[in-house]
Amino acid sequence: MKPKVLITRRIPEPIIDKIREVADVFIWEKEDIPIPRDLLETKIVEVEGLFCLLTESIDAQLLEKAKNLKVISNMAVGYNNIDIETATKKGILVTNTPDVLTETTADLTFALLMATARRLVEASDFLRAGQWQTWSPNLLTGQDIFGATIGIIGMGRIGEAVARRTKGFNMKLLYNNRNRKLEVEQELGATYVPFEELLRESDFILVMTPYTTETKNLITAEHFKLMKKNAILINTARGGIVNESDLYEALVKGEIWAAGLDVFEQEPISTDHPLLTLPNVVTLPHIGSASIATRMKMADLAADNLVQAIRGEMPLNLVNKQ
Ligand code: 8YV
Repeated sequence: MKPKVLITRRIPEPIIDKIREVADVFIWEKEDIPIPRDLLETKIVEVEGLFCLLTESIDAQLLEKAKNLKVISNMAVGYNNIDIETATKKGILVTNTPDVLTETTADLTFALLMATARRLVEASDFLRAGQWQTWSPNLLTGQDIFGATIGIIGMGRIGEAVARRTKGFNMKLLYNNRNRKLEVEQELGATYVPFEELLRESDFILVMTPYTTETKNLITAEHFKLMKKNAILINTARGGIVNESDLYEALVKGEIWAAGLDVFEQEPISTDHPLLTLPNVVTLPHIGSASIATRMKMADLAADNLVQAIRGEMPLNLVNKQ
């Protein structure tokens, strides 16, 4: 008898076939509806492998029921949806999908930066609403990108890929990270600065750090007060790193100029969320890695990690090596 695997969302058939070679697969077929929690709780009891997304909370309560589980393969680079400590204690391998989404997410980050600085969404809405009467000197004026100072918080793989893009825009590059990255300083001319100095000096502040207990609420009211009045905050990492109500206040008071957000404390964000009332906020539905090719690579890599673990091999992208 083959081991059982649960896949929590529809993924391309050839990728499911890869998993079928080593396991009997149960798949939650809906593409746009997450697997109901009660079904997840029922299925987790019997499976040895779980292929999941960020939408599933793999918490201690669920892991308690996972008597046969050997591997959790998350189709994402982030894994803040999984209780790693409990999984590790129970000897469950956890894997993620790094590298394959780095450039795509950096592209989206830069696109969001540009859209926010040059008010692209507002401008498009303005035109479609028939409000374009004439060319006017102050119509939809934004902030310059070329030559501006950019501060990257979190110089990991994606942070570095964004940093490389700033070179084409002749930007002054500051960064803050747990440890200094000398190769990034040498190759890209990045300057390591303390956190508060980055907030004070940057025209663009990019949140690119993983979401952990240390980075939860990293940016709050006191930090917005340090930023320039023309500063633009971009977050394509995780919503919980920035305090959303403090961000709202800072935008309303004019402490910062605008924000571009791909991620939120609560996803999907509710349509009556106060941030959605502000014209100087560009919001996206967590699409950092959403290119056709990259999503295929992520699913494929997540399947490879799962299959390796089921076969008793060491998966390529093991997160909890301890
Ligand atoms: C994914 C992400 O789009 O990989 C991550 O950590 O946030 C995004 O790439 C999404 O979360 C897929 O589950």
